Amino acid sequence: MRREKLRVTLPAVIALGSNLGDREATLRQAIAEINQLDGVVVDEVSSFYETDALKPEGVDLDAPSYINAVILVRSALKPHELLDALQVIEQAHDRVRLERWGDRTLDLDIVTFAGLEQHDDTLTLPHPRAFERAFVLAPWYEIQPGADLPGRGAIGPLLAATYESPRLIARWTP
Ligand code: A4P
Ligand code: MG
Repeated sequence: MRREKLRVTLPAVIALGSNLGDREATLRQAIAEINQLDGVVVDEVSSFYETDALKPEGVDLDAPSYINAVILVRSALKPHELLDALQVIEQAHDRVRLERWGDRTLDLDIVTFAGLEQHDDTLTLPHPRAFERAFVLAPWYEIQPGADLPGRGAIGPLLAATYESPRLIARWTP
C-alpha cells in the first residue's frame, strides 16, 4: 500500500507593503514567489491600496507612499519556517534602500497564524501593530470580513476605529 505523508496546513494572513521602486510589480512578484514556496498556497489576494507612510512619530506625507495588500495562505511550514522563507523573499527584493528610515522595497509581515498568540525574539503573533493599522485591516477586511484578530476581536470594529483611509488603486487579477 502506498503511504502518503500527511501534510497539515494551517491558515495564515500575510501583509505586504512597498514604498520604493515599482511598488505594484514588486508586490505581484512577491505574491507569486510566496505561492511557489514549497508548502505554501495563496488562497486569496486583496486589492492593492495606496497608503500614507506611517513613521514612529506619525504619518509622514514627505515620505513616499506605500502600496499595501493582504493575502490569505495555507501553510505547511511552521510559523518560524514561514517567517524565514518570507525574509528570503524580502532580501531578494531589498536591493534599493534610501536613507530615510523605514522606506523599503518590500516588507512581508505575518499578521496571524492559525490563531496563535506567541512571542519570542524573532516572531510575535499576531503582529503587534496590526490591530491599529488601516493599511493592514482594510485589505484584510475586503477578503475576509468576518475575521478575528486573536486577542483583539473582530477586524471590522478595529478598522472602524482607525483614522487613515487607504485608497484602493488596483483590483487583483491573477
Ligand atoms: N517580527 C516579529 N514578529 C513578526 C511578524 N509577525 N511578522 C520580527 C514579521 N516579522 C516579525 O522586521 C523586523 C523584525 O520583526 C523581523 O526581523 C522579524 O524577526 P523588519 O521587516 O526587518 O523591519 P520593519 O518592518 O521595519 O520593523 P517593524 O517594527 O516590524 O515595522 P512595522 O511595524 O512592520 O512597520 N506605513 C504604511 N503606510 N504601510 C506600511 O506597510 N510599514 C511599516 C513597517 C511602517 N510604516 C508603514 C508600513
Ligand atoms: Mg516587517
